[in-house]
Amino acid sequence: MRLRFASEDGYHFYDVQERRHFVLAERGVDAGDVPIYPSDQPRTFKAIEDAVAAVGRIGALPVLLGGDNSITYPSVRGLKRPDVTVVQFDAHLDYADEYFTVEHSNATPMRRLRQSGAAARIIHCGIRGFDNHPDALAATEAAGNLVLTTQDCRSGTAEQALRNLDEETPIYVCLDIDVADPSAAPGTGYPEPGGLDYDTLRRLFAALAERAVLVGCEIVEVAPAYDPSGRTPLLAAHWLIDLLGRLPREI
Ligand SMILES: [Mn+2]
Repeated sequence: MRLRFASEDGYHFYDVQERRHFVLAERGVDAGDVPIYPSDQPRTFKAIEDAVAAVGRIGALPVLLGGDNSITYPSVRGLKRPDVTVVQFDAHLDYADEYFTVEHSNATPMRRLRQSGAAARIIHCGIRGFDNHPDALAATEAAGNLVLTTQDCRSGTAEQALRNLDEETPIYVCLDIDVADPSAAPGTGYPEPGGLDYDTLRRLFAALAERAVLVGCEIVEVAPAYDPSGRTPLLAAHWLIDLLGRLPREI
């Protein structure tokens, strides 16, 4: 995701606006790619789950880059933290019961996580557009999950909700790059007009940092091939640095 652009110049993610360093690059290790087995989703999911579990076993924080949003199901399972709250930044709920008869697609992971008991709660943040089915909305609200729309993120309602989390709530952050406005992140599969900008998410991360403890995170749905300008992975990398630099971690 071109994170190296910022780690080779000696600045170590120094934020001039806040006058502090965010992430010290030398503390991160690239664990390499998880193998993908074409047409064999169960085997691929097992590989993702095992990889996340292996990172947890050595006491490190799993950070996953890329893949479509279907990876959230095996990655959160790999945490082995049924008490975890998944904070999802996304234009879409991803709470469909099935998607064109498919049980595990990028439209279903949040539902599978709750149904299987692999996550305690979902906070959907940045939801908008015409691609969210009313049945999925009703199902997630009935399950006790929280839906915060793009308007809620702009008005301050979402910030307040995140500040009201219980003290030390363990969270896994799933950041689908389509939460951003397509003008800032055109390189994604399901762009939705009317999305959020860089600073709005930074404020939401700051609100989260007051109560939550990060146990893992991922950025998904970045498709650089759709964006020759490169601004989509650039935005993803900046949000990742911000997230890792702000949130307290358990490990
Ligand atoms: Mn999405």
